[in-house]
Amino acid sequence: MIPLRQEWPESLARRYREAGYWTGETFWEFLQRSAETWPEHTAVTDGQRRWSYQQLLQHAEQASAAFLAAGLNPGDRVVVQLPNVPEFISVVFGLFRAGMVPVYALPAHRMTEIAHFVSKAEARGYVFVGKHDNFQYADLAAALLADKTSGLQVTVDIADWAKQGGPSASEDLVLRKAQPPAKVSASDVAFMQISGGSTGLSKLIPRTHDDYLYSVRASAEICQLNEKTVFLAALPIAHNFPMSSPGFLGVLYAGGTVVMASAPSPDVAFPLIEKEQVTITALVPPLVLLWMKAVGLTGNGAETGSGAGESGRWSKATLSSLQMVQVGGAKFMPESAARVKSELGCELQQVFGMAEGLVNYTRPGDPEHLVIGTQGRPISDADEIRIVDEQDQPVSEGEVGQLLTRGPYTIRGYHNAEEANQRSFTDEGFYRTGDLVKMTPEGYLVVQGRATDHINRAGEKVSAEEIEDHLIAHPQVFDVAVVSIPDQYLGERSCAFVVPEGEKPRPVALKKWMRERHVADFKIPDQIVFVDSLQTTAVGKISRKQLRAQLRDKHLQSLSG
Ligand code: OOB
Repeated sequence: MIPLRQEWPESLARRYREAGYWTGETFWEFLQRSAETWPEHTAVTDGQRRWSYQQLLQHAEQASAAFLAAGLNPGDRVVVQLPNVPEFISVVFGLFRAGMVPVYALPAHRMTEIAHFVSKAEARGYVFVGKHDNFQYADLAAALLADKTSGLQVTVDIADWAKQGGPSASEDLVLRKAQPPAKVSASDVAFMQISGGSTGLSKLIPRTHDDYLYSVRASAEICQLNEKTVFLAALPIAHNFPMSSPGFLGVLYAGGTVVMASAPSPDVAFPLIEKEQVTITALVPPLVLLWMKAVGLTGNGAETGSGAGESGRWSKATLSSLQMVQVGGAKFMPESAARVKSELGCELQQVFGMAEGLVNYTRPGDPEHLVIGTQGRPISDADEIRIVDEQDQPVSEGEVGQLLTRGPYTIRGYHNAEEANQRSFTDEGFYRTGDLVKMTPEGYLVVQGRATDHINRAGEKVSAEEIEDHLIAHPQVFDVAVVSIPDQYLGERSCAFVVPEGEKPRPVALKKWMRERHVADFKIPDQIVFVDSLQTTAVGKISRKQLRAQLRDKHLQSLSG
């Protein structure tokens, strides 16, 4: 297969190279360097198994051999759907070594989404773990393979590796292991991530070795990671935030240790924090609230020492190794942000990023008003920020407008998505983030809302249109509009306004309908409201966007009234 490219104009590419942002290093070389520098250090653990950097490198080499032996070829796209396990890292670096291109799916994705990623990416492979969290990924893999139109040819179940004591059991693998790493260029696309999607189905975000590794190195430096860093991967690891902001990749760059948590709940995360003496983690706002609640239950220091009390409550002492909690993915309200330091006993860092590129951080040591009241400033001096009105004209200083950005690690286009690219990028190559922001005099961004219609449900983005498309297919749905409603726990929840066709369906039946269409659980509407018509005013034809806004306002008014 021909390598995928992202096209920066040559003048910008030259500037990024000359400034030392793009170094020409590939992912495989990146891991090799860390393994040479810290061979004996623990690179990754799940609290039970522990791999040193040297061992991680070996596991990745074996994985690479296993993929070749399974019939995958350099250049192939491979959808990777794994939970937070050490093998996630050996799998993706194994793919990088073999010159294959991972396409990162979340564990919550189901057949509909995975089939879409396979088709969009023209993927030949799918890597999964047999069963996890009560879901049989093996069934999904079998169904994908059975569909001859999907183009998928190879599935790899890493649960089989565990049974054989690793993927290197056969002689064939041992032979292939001796193969040198595939020749790839740092300007090639290394992997693809999934966009949250503001319209319709998710788009694929191609990232190059050069651009992504720049963001990883710079993030590790901003967050002051070093060999002593112990990072808890609590959010799904395929997400850009725990992957690279600075995430597990930043930790591997700095020689620290990644601790894989199977879930972010206090019951799972807190014992791991205490056992592994975790120093930093990345969370979405609802989780921080949950963690604060969990330690708050016992009162300050009421329960000293460690572990869960009889009642399953926690004390702040359990988290005493934690130096920094990063919060991002959705707006963290200043009132909550102000409580973090005293309630969790660690510093707060706000992170406002996107899988398409741009990431903003508040910096360690920043004055409190910036840490609490802003979402940080860009990683790089080369990140270009424009805040514009509806006509793409710059707003006055300090005013709210739409955020456009371009820079050394922000994509120039989605994969194979001509139409979306027309909409999402300006002629000058700026990405239209869809976020409404303002800039403080210090140059920090404050997120004020967004211009696009998606629901940011506890950090998971779902397009209103995508949910509507599933619901409208139901025989008892005449029309539907999906909107986001502020939610105390999730930040936002999805609410579907449904105009029934004939007999009103039961809400549970509509939710079941969604489930049977094999989509991620987080896309199932949280709330369903039946209405006679979607039009709330008598004015003529209006856009879906206006319609959703009117429905949301009317609904919120009825709640408060
Ligand atoms: C992160 O990435 P995505 O691709 O899941 O979502 C990006 C969108 C942003 O455009 C914005 O709408 C929202 O998520 N967002 C925030 C935010 N961080 C992200 N909105 C308000 N405040 C924040 N702090 O979510 C992501 C990627 C890398 C690092 C952190 C988050």
